[in-house]
Amino acid sequence: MPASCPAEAVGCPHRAEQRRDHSSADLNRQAYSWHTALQRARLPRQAKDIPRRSLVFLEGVVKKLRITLVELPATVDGRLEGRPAKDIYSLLRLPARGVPLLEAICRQAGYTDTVTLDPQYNRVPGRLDADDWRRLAETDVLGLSVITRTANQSFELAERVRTLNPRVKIISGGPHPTALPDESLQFGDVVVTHEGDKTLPLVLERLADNLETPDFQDVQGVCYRSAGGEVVYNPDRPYLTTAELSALPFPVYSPRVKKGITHNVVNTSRGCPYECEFCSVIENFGRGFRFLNDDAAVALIRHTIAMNGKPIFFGDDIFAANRARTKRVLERLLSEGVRMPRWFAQVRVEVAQDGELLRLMKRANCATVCIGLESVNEETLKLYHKHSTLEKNRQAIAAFHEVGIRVHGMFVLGSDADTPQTIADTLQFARQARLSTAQFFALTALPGPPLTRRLAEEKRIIAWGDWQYFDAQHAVVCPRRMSPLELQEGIFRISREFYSLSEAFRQLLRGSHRWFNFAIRLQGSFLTRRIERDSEHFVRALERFDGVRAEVAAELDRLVDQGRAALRDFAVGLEDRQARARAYLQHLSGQLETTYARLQLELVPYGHALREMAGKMLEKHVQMLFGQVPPAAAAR
Ligand code: B12
Ligand code: SF4
Repeated sequence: MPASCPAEAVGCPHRAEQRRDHSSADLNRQAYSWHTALQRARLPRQAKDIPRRSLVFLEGVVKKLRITLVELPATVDGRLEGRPAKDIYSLLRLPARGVPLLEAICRQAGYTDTVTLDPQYNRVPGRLDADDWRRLAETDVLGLSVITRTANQSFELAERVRTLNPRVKIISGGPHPTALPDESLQFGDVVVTHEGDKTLPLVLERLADNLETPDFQDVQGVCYRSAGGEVVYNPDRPYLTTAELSALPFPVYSPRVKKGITHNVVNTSRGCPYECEFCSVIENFGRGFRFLNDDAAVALIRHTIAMNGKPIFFGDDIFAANRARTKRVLERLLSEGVRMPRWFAQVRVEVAQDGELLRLMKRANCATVCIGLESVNEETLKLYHKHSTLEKNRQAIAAFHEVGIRVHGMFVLGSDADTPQTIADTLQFARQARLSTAQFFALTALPGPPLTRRLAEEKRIIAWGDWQYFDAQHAVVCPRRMSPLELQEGIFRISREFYSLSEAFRQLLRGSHRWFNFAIRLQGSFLTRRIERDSEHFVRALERFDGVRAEVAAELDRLVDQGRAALRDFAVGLEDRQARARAYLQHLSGQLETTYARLQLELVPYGHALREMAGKMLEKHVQMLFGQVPPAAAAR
């Protein structure tokens, strides 16, 4: 309940005793209608265009939205109240990603009743508590920050809040809603695409104007439903410039979060000039590399250190994409006597060619760099557009080790060129290169990037919509040269071996950072087992999927052989071939239907994906046999 009626500043007509009985939601609703009436009565038609700040006498009214921001943690089954899912980062306790900054932006825009719920730091970690639900029941606006892995529980939360609080407006943002706005609009009212820093205050302004039927027509960077129920995709908003990024406020954290986290997260740049095929950064933040200017970066780092002095994880995609700037910032921190806590950053291997930068990073207390090494298979590095080689990767790791910085290596397994041998080679490489820690990701079709469009076209994505598995730890894509089950088991096997107890003790016998490497292997060993246990259900699904896939593949081979034999009998012109191809495809599809029925495909996990995959392969075979199959045939 707000302390006073929000409409008081403009002479709210409600009597004091009535006011005490109002829920804050009612008060806000009355405030809007009062404000709208005032606007209609006193302001020119273009009042909408007058900057809000100049409407000083209305300030107390228009800013009284009750805003609640949430980024949910990942759960094993993608349910709101499911068991917390684990990954290597579970060894750390980190704050939420984008919402602390959005909260600061809302507050700066005058929405002082903005709160971020961070269930990770509740008494039961990961669960919304009674206070959170009370807040959600009364909130005017719910802002959900969503990555793919947390999409399903975010949608569940949206539905539950809507039932509890039917007048709430639900805004979602983040990489997942940006890539699939239609899906998010099934559960919410507005999707803010790409960067939300400038768009969110504008959306709030429209909601403050009229919570029931806001007008988003001219707001760039949003998708919403029109009165007729159509999805409207407004044009994108240009990305923030370096100057605009530098002017953003510092993120806001509650005392509970500040105390609970083990590491602070600091972002000093956005966007990436590279183009790795699987990565969704470009879809979300674009290819233009933009960064906080030196003053702003130093101020943010100083502010963060002053907050709690804890180690810093730089969330920048490529911390040293602009080396000169990184050097300037680090040198300034050192020359100003800032006592940097231990810090971690994501870098590309190219950085290692600059010995001066490496030494500077070490002097500034850099403990670990996270490097997307991606693969030990040269062909895969090319397929991913990584612009690196195995040798370059090796040299980079050695260069970091030489100055005393640990390396966390990240690999993405399951490309079209990878085989089970690649998985084994990856473990060998990680051991030989003496990586302190490593992540062995499964190639994942995150919504958005070019890779996903290609795999979708090739019908090779198998768990679309089961978003909890899109965490890069589960094989949700059918690799070309091994089965998804082989990929999944291979990844689990090498993670288990890399983080084994024997490996932990071996670390004690060699090299630098031996106690750290020992301890992390030990923790990793428990963690990998837990992740495997949590994935049992998915692995069983893959086993069943793989078994049936083999049967469907055998049936396909048989049908294609039949086709080949039939083709020998044809001595016909192209026209006729196409007609025959169409007829033949239909015939084979019919036979496949019988196979599907026999195998009871509708009961097989991801049977629908299997069906699409087989259909696609059949088309390809028939194309090869008969030449170009016209679209009519392909469409069936
Ligand atoms: C740092 C980082 C991490 C850190 C997170 C640290 C932390 N807690 O802050 C760590 C290393 C732990 C991590 C882990 C993972 N990450 Co990560 N991570 C990033 C990275 C590099 C930066 C994120 C960030 O802080 N951005 C800055 C903030 C301000 O941006 P933002 O959250 O996107 O918010 C902006 C907009 O999206 C929008 N917005 C966001 N939410 C909302 C909500 C509302 C209401 C509105 C209006 C707007 C809005 O406005 C914000 C301001 O402009 C991004 C890549 C990137 N550049 O985004 C990947 C990224 C987010 N991660 C990704 C992935 C896949 C993962 C993992 C699943 C796998 C992994 N890498 O291990 C895990 C999952 C962890 C989990 N939560 O379960 C993907 C997500 C893609 C997707 N579609 O899901 C990304 C995009 C990278 C990629 N390669 O594609 N990650
Ligand atoms: S993986 Fe890293 S280098 Fe590649 S596009 Fe994504 S952010 Fe850029």
